[in-house]
Amino acid sequence: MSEMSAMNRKLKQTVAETISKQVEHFNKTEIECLIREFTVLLGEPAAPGRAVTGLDRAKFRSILHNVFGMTDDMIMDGVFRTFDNDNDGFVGIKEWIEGLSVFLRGTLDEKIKYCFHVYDLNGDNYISREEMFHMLKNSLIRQPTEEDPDEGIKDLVEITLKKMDHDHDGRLSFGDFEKAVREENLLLEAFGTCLPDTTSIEIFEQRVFQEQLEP
Ligand SMILES: [Ca+2]
Ligand SMILES: [Ca+2]
Repeated sequence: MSEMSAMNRKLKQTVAETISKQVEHFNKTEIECLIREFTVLLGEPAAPGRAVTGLDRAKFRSILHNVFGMTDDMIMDGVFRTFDNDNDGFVGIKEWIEGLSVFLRGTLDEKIKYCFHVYDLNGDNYISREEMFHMLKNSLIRQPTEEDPDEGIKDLVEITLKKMDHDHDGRLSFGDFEKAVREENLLLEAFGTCLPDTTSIEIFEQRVFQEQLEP
């Protein structure tokens, strides 16, 4: 048992060492803590001896909801898709840490890339009118008295396009999005909250990074 945990510890240190050379914003100790948190979140494998690849969509979404207070299904799916860099349906250990480095501590540049990816629902490198419509409709609280709420959202899409679509082709390229957000930082999360607020970041980091003090 103790031999086993010594081996796990060694393995964890090796993995942390490797990842810390490739990922921004976390030091090696923090990465070890994030690996431990990942292992806890992963839980026991369904069949003994069978390796678990990573966090599946349901598990990952419940973390976004319970730890970071997210509620929007479409956005949470987008965040999952963005973390799942190799698109295998699981957030693996490296994807977890890479994703969190932007999610928790990203620079504006990194966050622009991240948010654009979340909002590009079909992954064709453009945010289309339809995608904007779906996300805005999903994130806005509907007024029950309003006769045709879709009309209001369509107007909002047109206003947003006018503001952000610099090359006037009726959709947002990464260049459009980047330029607009640089001019007006509030547009970063224009189509729905996909980054955690500072309070939940603090709580998460305190909990996860303080565990290292325990024996
Ligand atoms: Ca993956
Ligand atoms: Ca798209």
